[in-house]
Order: sequence, then C-alpha cells, then structure tokens
Amino acid sequence: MASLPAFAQNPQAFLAAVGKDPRMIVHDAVTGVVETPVQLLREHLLTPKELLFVRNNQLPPGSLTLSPFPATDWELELSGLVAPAMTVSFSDLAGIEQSEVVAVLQCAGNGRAFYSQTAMAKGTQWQRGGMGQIRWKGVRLKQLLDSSGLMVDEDARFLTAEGRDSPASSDDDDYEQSVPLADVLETALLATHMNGEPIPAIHGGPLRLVLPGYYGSMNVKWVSRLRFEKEASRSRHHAQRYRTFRERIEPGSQPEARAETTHPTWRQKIKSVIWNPVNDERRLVGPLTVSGVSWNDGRTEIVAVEISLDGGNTWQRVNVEAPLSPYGWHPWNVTFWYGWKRYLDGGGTAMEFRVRAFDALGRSQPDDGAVHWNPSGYEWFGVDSVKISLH
Ligand SMILES: Nc1nc2c(c(=O)[nH]1)N[C@H]1C(S)=C(S)[C@@H](COP(=O)(O)O)O[C@H]1N2
Ligand SMILES: [Mo]
Repeated sequence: MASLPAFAQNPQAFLAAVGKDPRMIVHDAVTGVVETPVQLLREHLLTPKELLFVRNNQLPPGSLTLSPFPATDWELELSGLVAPAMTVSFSDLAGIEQSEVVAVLQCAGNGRAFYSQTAMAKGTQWQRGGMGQIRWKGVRLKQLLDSSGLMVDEDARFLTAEGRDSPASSDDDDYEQSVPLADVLETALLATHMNGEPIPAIHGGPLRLVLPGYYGSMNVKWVSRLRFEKEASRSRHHAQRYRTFRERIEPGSQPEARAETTHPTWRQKIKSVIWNPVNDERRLVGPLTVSGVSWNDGRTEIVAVEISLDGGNTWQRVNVEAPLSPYGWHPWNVTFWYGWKRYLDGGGTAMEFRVRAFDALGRSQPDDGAVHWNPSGYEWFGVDSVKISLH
C-alpha cells in the first residue's frame, strides 16, 4: 500500500484518531478492524459507538471516524429487475415513514479464534467481541418501494447491495453482498441512525443496509446501490468469501469454495456468549453469578439457556430475560449460592462453565463447535466455555 497514515503504526494512536475507546483490541490499524473486550461489552445492552467493533475490508476516504459522514449529496440507486429504476436522495428518505429495529450486529468471523484451537482458520482471530447490539432507525426497504410505487419483477431472487467504498487494490473486486430477496423484503432497513444518532462514518453512515438476523458481513455500509437480480453477486467477496461448507469438512483441509458446496454467511446461527465471569478471571470463593447473552436469527424464540458445571454431563436452566427485539440479545444469568465447590477441578481451584441455548425450532449449539470447522473460520456457534480460578 502507498503511504500509510502515521497512526496506522500505533494501535493506541489509531483508536484515538478514530474516536474509539482506548481499551479496544486493534486487529488491523490500516483499514480498521477493532474488537470489543468482553468486560466492556457486558456493561451496556445497546453497544455505544465508542465500544462497537469495526470490520472494514476497504473504506471510503475520510470515513475512519465516529463523526457522521456528510450526507448532503448521498444518493441511493435502485436498479435491475425493478420498475422504474430510480435514484433516491438522502433527504427523500427523511420524508418516508421511519422504523426502528434492535438487532445483534455480529461479524461472521466472530469466534474464529476458537476454531484455531483445532486447526488454524485464516483471518482476524476474533474471540467474543466481534459483535454488539444496536438500535437502528431508518426506512424499511418495503416502505420505500411501496411509497415510491416501485414494482419488483418476480424473477428477482436476490438483493445485492453495493457500498461506496472501493477496493484497496485495482485488481480486487468491490465489496458487495447478495441476500435472498423474499427473505429480507419485510425486514431490510435502510438505516440512517444508530442508537439515536446519525450513523458514524466508520459504521457505514450516512446510509447502511441493515438486515436483522443476518451476519454483519451482509449489512453493507455506505450503501449506494441496491440491485434486484435473478442471480447473486459474482464479486469475490460474495462468491468466494463469506461462505461456509454445506457438508462437514476435515479441520485443516482447504477445499475449494464452489457455489454448489457452500452457503453464504446469511442468517446467524443460534449462539451464546458468557460475559461474566470472563476467561481466566480470578474469583473469591462465595456466591457466584454467571451471566451472558444468547441469540439466534430472530425467526423463532429462544426457549431455554442451560449451563453445565461438570464439562457437559449435566445441565441446568438459567433465567432468561426478555430481549429488546426478536433479533436481539437474550440476557441470562444464574447465581450459585452453594454446592458448586464440588465442581472444582480435581480438588483444585479451576472451574469451567459451559453454556448453550435452544430455540423453538429445536436448534442448539454443538458441544464441540469445531465440527463445523471451515478454512475461513466463519459462523462459530459452539457451546461457550469459560474457565476461571477461585481463591
Ligand atoms: N461497504 C462495506 N460494508 C461492509 C463491510 C465492508 O468492508 N464494506 N464489512 C462488512 C463486515 S465483514 C462486517 S462484520 C460489518 C462490520 O460492521 P461495523 O464495522 O459497523 O461493526 O460490516 C460489513 N459491511
Ligand atoms: Mo465480518
């Protein structure tokens, strides 16, 4: 790359320049890839902008900041199998009925580091903090189509979103993603606000496609064009990256990602994260509260969250609180007042908590998440495990 900004050499300076909390974990200070430490994530039910993870493949000039992106001349083009093709200005959107949705924004690579305990999975080694919960506001795609009198041809099977960012090198494909149109038509939001403020530039302002229930990768930032098409995008980012294998594959193997053998990282898998205590934390012997969150793709309820203190032999239910939205975190907690000391590792001081969730479709999390190992380490949703020591 030509000339890097000075702060790219220095994670601390990078965070200061962008406006993020100085305690964030910097994975890449050039394009901006930053993870939230779990201790900070658990402090808020709506993740503040200073603490929200960042994942950029590439980015538009001037967008490495928490300040809003200038919206004055922003336009969104609607093209393909839609009639009439149309361009909407940012100010047009303000005149259309507004909607809000709370949703988990999670990178498809969140948890990749846990696959790497079995065999290295290529990419940023995210642990638990490649996610946050956000309240988005904007115009529903359906509302925009209806209020503008647009007709989508029934041959249109995919919605492809293009961002205004461009590839880091001229021989790379642009970042764009396709999702099944019928599945998102009612829920897709053209978001202008994040937690009550204009979307910060680094998070895709002034306009971002928000797809509740879908992995972060599909939530295209700086969205400038929506294409309604028969086929999905051929961009490398959609056709070769952000895909998992339909069949189980051998950890460490590198099969080619072909359309017939893989699936895009679309709807989020059911998942749980223990955020209190955190791994390797030392705790005093005494009453012990364990808490965290579970969520799924929002299509059906989470019906139970269970914890095991004995390596998965026996499980008990924890208290699950109502989520802010079906697409949101379901906070849970359990307090052990007595009796748990017998689970101390061989009379020692180490203790492990394992947590899994179930939804009304009977979906749950594998005991060993590595059964879904894939070369790029996407969609980790194994039973979460945290070990602490007591003294
Ligand atoms: N235009 C554009 N949109 C994008 C990306 C990108 O590189 N360019 N990255 C995607 C990925 S992989 C993720 S995980 C989320 C991250 O959103 P955030 O940076 O606001 O946390 O944005 C998605 N949308
Ligand atoms: Mo991502």
